[in-house]
Amino acid sequence: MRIAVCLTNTTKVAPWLAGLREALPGTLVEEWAPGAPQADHAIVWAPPQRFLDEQQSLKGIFNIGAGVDALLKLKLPARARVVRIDDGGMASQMAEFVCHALIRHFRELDCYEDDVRNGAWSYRRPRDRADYPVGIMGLGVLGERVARAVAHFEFPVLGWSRTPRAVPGVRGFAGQEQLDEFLRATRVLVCLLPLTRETQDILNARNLARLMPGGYVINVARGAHLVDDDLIALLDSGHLAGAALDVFRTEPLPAEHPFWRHRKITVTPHTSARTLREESIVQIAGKILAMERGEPIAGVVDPQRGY
Ligand code: NDP
Ligand code: OXD
Repeated sequence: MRIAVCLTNTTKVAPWLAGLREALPGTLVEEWAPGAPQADHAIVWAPPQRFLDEQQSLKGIFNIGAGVDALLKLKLPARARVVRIDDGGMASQMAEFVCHALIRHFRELDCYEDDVRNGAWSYRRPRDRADYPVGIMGLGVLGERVARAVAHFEFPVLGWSRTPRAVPGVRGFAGQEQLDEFLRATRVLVCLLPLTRETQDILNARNLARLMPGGYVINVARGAHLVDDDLIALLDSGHLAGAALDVFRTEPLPAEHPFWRHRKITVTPHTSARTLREESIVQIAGKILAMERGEPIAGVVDPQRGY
């Protein structure tokens, strides 16, 4: 069996090659270069179209992240199945990140930080969790884990998915027909949707205006879910209290982008949940072997659905 590794951007390739070789003894694991022989499976991050055009024999294309929006924009080899990482250590990181953003806002820790910086010893009236229902868009691998973590802190938790999902402690909503009801009952909105035709621009003026007054937006999914100007207008009008943004339409976020300097926006550099190499290698190697044995595997993407 031959495995082609094609990781672009900043991902370091050598440790992936070493880890995969160790996890799949007897398998040829090579970094792809143009003109390389046909491989059976590929491990990819942001591969060039040329790689996919050349590698027409691929059975499995294993994306080293959870989101496959960029990959699905490319023309894929006809018989290849696209497989995403399921959790791979990202779900608990995402739960930490969202709970941190939520609690920082709820406990007004950002305001205390400002006061302390100015030498002020201040107190604020404690808030009631019941007034801060947290609505999670996307109740998949990451959304469900985040919902459980938020529920642990005794916030009311709501979840919105494409099909109905029963998660203990979470008030579930599904489909377009229940979106408005979900938004109206939400004060802190967490976006953990995949980026698809249906979900692009979903954090727009119409939908964000439906959040409870003083709403707070945590976008940890993809930048193209959010209409940047609509968010800024609703923050400036006072309808929204703030936003924690980890993902952006253009990454790195351009220096001139207003998000950097908006006092109600906290920016982080797409770091809410990082792919953990060792865990991902074990997961991918296990799935490759299962696929070769003809067994079903988790995380196979439906290209029509887009996730
Ligand atoms: P999953 O595919 O496991 O879950 C997706 C969830 O979104 C499902 O509950 C699904 O509904 C729901 N959904 C999809 N389309 C719609 C729709 N049109 N309307 C309502 N609900 C919808 O994804 P993950 O939880 O693993 O990851 C989510 C996203 O998080 C990734 O696609 C990626 O873009 C992003 N991400 C960001 C990271 C970061 O560092 N910032 C790190 C990792 C991922 P249903 O349950 O009915 O299928
Ligand atoms: C992912 C990501 O999709 O890192 O895994 O954003």
